[in-house]
Amino acid sequence: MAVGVTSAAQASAASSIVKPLPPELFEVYGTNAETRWEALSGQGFLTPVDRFFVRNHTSTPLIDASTWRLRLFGTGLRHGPVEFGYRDLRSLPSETITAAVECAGNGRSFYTSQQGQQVTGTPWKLGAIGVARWRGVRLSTLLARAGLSRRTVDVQPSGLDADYVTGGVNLGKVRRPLPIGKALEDVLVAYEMNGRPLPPDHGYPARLVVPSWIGISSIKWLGEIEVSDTPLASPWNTQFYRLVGPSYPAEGTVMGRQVVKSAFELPRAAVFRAGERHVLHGRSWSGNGRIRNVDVSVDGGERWHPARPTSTRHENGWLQWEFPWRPKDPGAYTLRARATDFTGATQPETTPYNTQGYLFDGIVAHPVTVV
Ligand SMILES: Nc1nc2c(c(=O)[nH]1)N[C@H]1C(S)=C(S)[C@@H](COP(=O)(O)O)O[C@H]1N2
Ligand SMILES: [Mo]
Repeated sequence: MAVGVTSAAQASAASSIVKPLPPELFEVYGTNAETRWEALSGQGFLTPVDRFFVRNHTSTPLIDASTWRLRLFGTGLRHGPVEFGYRDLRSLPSETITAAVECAGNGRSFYTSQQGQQVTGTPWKLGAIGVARWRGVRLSTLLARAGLSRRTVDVQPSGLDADYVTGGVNLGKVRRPLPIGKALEDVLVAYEMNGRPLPPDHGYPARLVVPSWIGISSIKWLGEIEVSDTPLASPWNTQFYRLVGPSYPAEGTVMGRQVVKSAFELPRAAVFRAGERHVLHGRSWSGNGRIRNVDVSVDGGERWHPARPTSTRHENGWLQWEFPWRPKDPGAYTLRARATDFTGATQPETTPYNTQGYLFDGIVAHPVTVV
């Protein structure tokens, strides 16, 4: 392990995550914690850090920024390796963006609970997403300063967290290649989240933020970036984060962009009073860009009615919306929300199966009770 790096698991035997995970805000699965959607009720557009989901392959490393270095190297650099320290990074021209980070497996549990399919991986509901304001330096700025060659095809960021060992095999540092086109387009090397230095769990001192792409692209605790004039590979694009299943080619499909989803800011099995007016709140988002419209059904998917947008339509965030509801009679109801983005992509009744349960975009049935 590098100098100046310990880990949350060493510091406190209990958890691989540093920040508190109160049960009213999070549901915890091993080294990962998802945001409870009811914890976003009454919150603004951004997900506060105290309720932003955490996805750790191992454990949050505790890194000393004063000795930290980000090293760029590889055949895609014209003058050899280059290093940046924390102060170097903070003194370069900065940019602030609003963007979601969302795990590729967000919604995975619904392959099983709605479609009866067995999939591997953390059984997230819909809380493996958060939207934050990120400040940092464009990756294109760092690459230009480092002497980027025109022949570069891929860059591969890797994290300073411990090697990932699974099934008795050490797969090394968490890392995944990113095509140079995306790397130069809108990727940020972020050092602030919601106006504060990145918290340890979210990548301190610096992480990548890759807007609209699956969360694994946004490598935390950056240590190195390989810049290559030949295609790069890692287990995170050959073994994981590929779509494998009957609707995909035999070698599987490499994933980039996220898909369309919606969620109600309600607990599962929420209770409402009959004969009273309630206002249901929710959010919808898409890796393709802005949400065009959201429809809600309260009768099991028979009739659909437009929800009312309550936030701006954001390119890389979500659309907040509301829907007034006055249930007449007591009983069991199923709420559904279905979003359509500006490309016309909409949430289907079922999502084609893939073995690792990625990119679930199906309409989610949300059971509630009226008393
Ligand atoms: N170094 C490192 N980067 C990482 C991970 C990790 O385990 N190690 N997890 C990835 C995955 S799978 C996701 S979904 C996002 C989660 O970001 P968050 O924990 O800040 O919400 O970080 C990504 N970056
Ligand atoms: Mo993820």
